[in-house]
Amino acid sequence: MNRLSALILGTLIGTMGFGLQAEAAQNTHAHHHVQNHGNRAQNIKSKIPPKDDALLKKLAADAGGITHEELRSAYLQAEKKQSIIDAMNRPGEAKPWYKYRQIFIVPKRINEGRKFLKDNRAIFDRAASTYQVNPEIVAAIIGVETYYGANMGNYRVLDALYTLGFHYPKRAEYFSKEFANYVKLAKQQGWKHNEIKGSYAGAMGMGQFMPWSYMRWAVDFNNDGHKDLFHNKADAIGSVANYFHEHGWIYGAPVTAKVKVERPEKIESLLAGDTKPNTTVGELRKLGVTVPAVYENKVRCRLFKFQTEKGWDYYIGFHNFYVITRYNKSPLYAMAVYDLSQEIIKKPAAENSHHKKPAHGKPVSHSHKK
Ligand SMILES: [Ca+2]
Repeated sequence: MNRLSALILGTLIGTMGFGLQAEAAQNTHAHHHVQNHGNRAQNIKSKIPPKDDALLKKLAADAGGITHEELRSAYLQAEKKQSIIDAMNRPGEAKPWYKYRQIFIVPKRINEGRKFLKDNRAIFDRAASTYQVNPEIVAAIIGVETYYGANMGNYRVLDALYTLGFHYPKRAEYFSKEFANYVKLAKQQGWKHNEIKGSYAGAMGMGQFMPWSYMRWAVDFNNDGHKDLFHNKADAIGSVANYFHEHGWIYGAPVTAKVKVERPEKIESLLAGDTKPNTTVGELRKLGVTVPAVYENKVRCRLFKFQTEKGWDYYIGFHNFYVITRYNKSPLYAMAVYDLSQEIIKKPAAENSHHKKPAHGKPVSHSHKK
């Protein structure tokens, strides 16, 4: 399962641009590490090509708070890893929803999510009152990203951002900036450049924050003077909640609803473009889409289609669905997070009613589809 997960998330990162997440890298890591170990000495650089040096100078000036010399020092310590480039280049064959979902909506991840929520109840409650974000969404994000902190990635972040910032032209602009942000963040946090590990895209900690996000949205939620998203659950939970708060999450507002499309040709054009609400419930009704009666015509939404084994299911995403896609652009990701969040807070009594059916290997039902 983890290999599949790695493949899919690798694909997403490769095709969607960056993801904050990447449970992605960990499983392939062990073997790449062994492969690369022997090359370590020959990867060490003694000088910086003039073009890169000029870029480092500009990055230092743009980032502020770090010197050209500090970036040069970090650059010289970083190693190019082919495994990182390979991970980014995995063929962009996106998985259909029904397969993607099976990675995340499984009993183990659901049960561990319930435990994570229960064990950290006081923190989640404080985060909910401070940031007005539903605890189950924060728990589900951390569950999807890193299995509640169990898989935070094994690539040196310095190597990941150097490799993608200086040896991966199609995303170099973004990743070279994150390289500089990382060096700045490490300085702020008192980290050694080469001691921090994360995904192959350089995402860090339980919620897999990229360096800029870490600087911008991470919070010291246990008030000990450090923003530690790696070891401190309060900081990790508070930071994800703060991210959602800052991106406009509305506590308790609807996220998504299943709808029925009678005439797909009429709505095809609404499926293009970004994930922002681009229509209203009323407009969709005029186009023959059946939306549950509870949603008023004026409510803004975006229509999505998700591939099932038999065809397509249609859902509308509301504002909060869009907010989840600010964490990761993929609608599949957002739907998986939402489904997992709903499973996590489902009352155990609901499980009992499923006992008459064999539970193992069966997709669990999800509340928003009822
Ligand atoms: Ca802290």
